Amino acid sequence: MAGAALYSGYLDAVEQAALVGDIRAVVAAAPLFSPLTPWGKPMSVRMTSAGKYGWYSDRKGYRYAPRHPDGIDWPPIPGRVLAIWRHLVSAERDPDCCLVNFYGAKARMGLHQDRDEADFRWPVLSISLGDDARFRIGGTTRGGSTESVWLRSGDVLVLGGEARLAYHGVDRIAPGTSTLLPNGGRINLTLRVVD
Ligand SMILES: O=C(O)CCC(=O)C(=O)O
Ligand SMILES: [Mn+2]
Repeated sequence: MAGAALYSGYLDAVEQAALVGDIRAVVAAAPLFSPLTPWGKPMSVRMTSAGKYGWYSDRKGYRYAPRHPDGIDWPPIPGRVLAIWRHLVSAERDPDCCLVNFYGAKARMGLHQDRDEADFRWPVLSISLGDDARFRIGGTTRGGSTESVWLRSGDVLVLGGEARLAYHGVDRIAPGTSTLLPNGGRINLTLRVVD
């Protein structure tokens, strides 16, 4: 789709392992949690964030929060993650948030738009690490036609232009397709400009 760019195999095995190390440090500082949907159901994906803001959800709705739910500051976005943004998106403006999503074997993410940000001119960049994910993307209205692609470890997806507000989600993970994470699963890093 226009505005969507998939960089397949953008990160080699050494870079992927280094990123996993960076994310372990983020998770040690700001533990993973399962946000509640606005309908009160815990999400199957566990998450945390790095940067100026973290993405958060509970019965009050989706939003960005200045602190982790435990009251701690979000750790800084790792330099290696920022370098990917600066190379593929812009060296002028860094993202405000790096959302860290962890998918266990059964986790999924329903179709949604990323629309809690103030300025949609900035694309969303997402990095896949670990097990393969069946990613679904459609148009800017709910209920339209969609297409699916497998996102694999080391792939980077940039959604900008027309694709910035495209509905997207993760139908399922394919357990055992990567050896990057010793206990399996998938990490997705999503970088966004928020303000
Ligand atoms: O895990 C993915 O590939 C997508 C994550 C996502 O869409 C989100 O966190 O908003
Ligand atoms: Mn999204």
